Amino acid sequence: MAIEHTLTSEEALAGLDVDQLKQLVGLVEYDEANDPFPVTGWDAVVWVVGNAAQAAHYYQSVYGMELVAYSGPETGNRDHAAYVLRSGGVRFVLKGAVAPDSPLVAHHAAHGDGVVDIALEVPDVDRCISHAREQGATVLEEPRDVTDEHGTVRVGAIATYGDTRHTLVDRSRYDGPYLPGYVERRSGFDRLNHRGAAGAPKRIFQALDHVVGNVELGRMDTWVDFYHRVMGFTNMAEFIGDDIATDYSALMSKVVASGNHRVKFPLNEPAAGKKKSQIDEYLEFYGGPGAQHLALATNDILAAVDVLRAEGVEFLVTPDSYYTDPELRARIGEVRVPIEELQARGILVDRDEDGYLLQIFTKPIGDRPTVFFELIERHGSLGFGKGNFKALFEAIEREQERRGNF
Ligand code: TYF
Ligand code: FE
Repeated sequence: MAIEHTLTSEEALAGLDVDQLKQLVGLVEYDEANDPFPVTGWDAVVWVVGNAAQAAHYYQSVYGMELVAYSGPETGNRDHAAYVLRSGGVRFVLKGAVAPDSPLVAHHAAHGDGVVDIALEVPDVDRCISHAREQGATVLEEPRDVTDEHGTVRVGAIATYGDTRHTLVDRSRYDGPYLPGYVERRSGFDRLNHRGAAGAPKRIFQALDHVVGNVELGRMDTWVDFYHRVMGFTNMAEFIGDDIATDYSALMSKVVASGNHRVKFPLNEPAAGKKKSQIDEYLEFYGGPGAQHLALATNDILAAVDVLRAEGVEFLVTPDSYYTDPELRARIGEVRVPIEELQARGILVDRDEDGYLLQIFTKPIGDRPTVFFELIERHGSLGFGKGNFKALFEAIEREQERRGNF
């Protein structure tokens, strides 16, 4: 039995419809009734950063996100400041310690800027938590109601890899800007006006496509199994096995997805290659497992790259040989723009039986060589750019060498 897809509250607010989302991130029909852990979609990506005030400015001025809510000393939260930003259906929450004894201080000391919570919107928090508990998951927060004048949100949380968690959120009875404890807050400057002359697109990205987790050597299958058993996720076809790993990627990877494919989690572990694995570099500098990259879905990757580059965002470099390789040209065929347009921007292209995708990767976004972003524009392909792994991993290794980690 096929079911109708439901939008998350953030997506509904952004005015996205299901057809747009299908195009942006690729969805499948499935039977929610048989799902032990139904997930509507992403709720928020929660970051701990060293300076939330400045990070919030960065994501507004550079990535074109919109400030919508705030919590901090002025609202009675003496522990930390938190800024809620959105772009299309994507919500980021940036938290930085205010109190010297805030628990966020230790998190930041251990990991640097990073993702602490990949929160998911679910129709039934209690059902998810009780299923997770039966399957042996660590329940970090029992289901509870949090209430203010905007209504009630039900939340609970389970642990995943490293110090990362999944908070499960039912906001069907809530119409506030984010959660109780937050107040509505808008940008203090006019970003669109500031960039109007460059013809900036209104939104650089519209949806979150996938979030990748890096886990320790030998633990990839443990975490794949965790997402199967605890969260009812299923395997997607794409994987990087031993064969690719030893040739150049130095990582193994499998992808799990929620029943409707709204939430996709590739999971990487290091593998022995010619050089030090990029996953080992991450684990060393993050201080353990964590979220490695977030893929932001856009309907115009060319405009997105132009704006971001103009704002100073650095991308991994793709050599010209990638675009002149006759084998690649033959495999790729026709895409929506001449290949030269992609080449001028370093955008990668991959094709499979369902269609093609365009993608590009930033360099790590903070001081540590850990978290980075991917921009992805899908045209039918449900993959992750397997055909680009060689070019991509060579580019990552060039950067690793510049950092002295090889
Ligand atoms: O999410 C993915 O699987 C692709 C490919 O370190 C990838 O974006 C895999 C590992 C990695 C960078 C990109
Ligand atoms: Fe990716």
